Amino acid sequence: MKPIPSVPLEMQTFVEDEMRRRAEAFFDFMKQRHSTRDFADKPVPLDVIMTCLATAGRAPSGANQQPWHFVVVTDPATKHKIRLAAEEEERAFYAGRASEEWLEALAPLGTDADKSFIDRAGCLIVIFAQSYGLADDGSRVKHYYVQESVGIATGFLIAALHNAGLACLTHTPSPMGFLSEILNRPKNERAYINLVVGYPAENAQVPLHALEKKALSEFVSVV
Ligand code: IYR
Repeated sequence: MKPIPSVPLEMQTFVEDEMRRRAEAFFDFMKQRHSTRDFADKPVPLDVIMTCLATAGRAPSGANQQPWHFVVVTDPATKHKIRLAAEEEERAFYAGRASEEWLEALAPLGTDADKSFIDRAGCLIVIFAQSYGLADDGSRVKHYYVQESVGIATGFLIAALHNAGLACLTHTPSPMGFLSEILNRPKNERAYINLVVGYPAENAQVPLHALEKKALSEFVSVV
């Protein structure tokens, strides 16, 4: 490697027994994370959301370009606008845009075009992927591994929210162009996920289907 300006890596390391203990504790904690559509009608503390977003912003990204933008929506009128636009797309989806095969795959989740949870949940974090950057003079800057980078940042965010005791749902109406329009985003950004965030309702449910996780041996091989 060519010499570049650098600083020492500062991260904690652990003896193996402590590694084991920590890895297991984190797994036990993350096992409790499930998407839910049952949110309490209760505002979420914005400073907590901001700290979780700061965590998302520490995700690795292609060439460290951080090709993401997050819009936090707490305003009830804007949430409602998004709900109505999402439901319009979802009605078309469930009424024929989706293939039979897709609808069959979704059946165990019991989803439909009703997205009233968007009104109830404390906030939306609408995640945008910047397909390219815009330099100060308006010229395009090529971005690399955009989908991977935004996906990793989204994973960081979901884990951070869970750690803070907030539930979320990765909502992906298709197409999502209405999110750019309602939130007035620039042309280099595409909506990636509408993350619905809030306190879980007291009787929040998780579909049984969601508990059917593959065993480690089914999705890992060691060479
Ligand atoms: N966007 C629709 C359909 C949907 C698609 C997938 I893939 C899901 O995992 C869940 C739902 C909806 O939100 O209802």
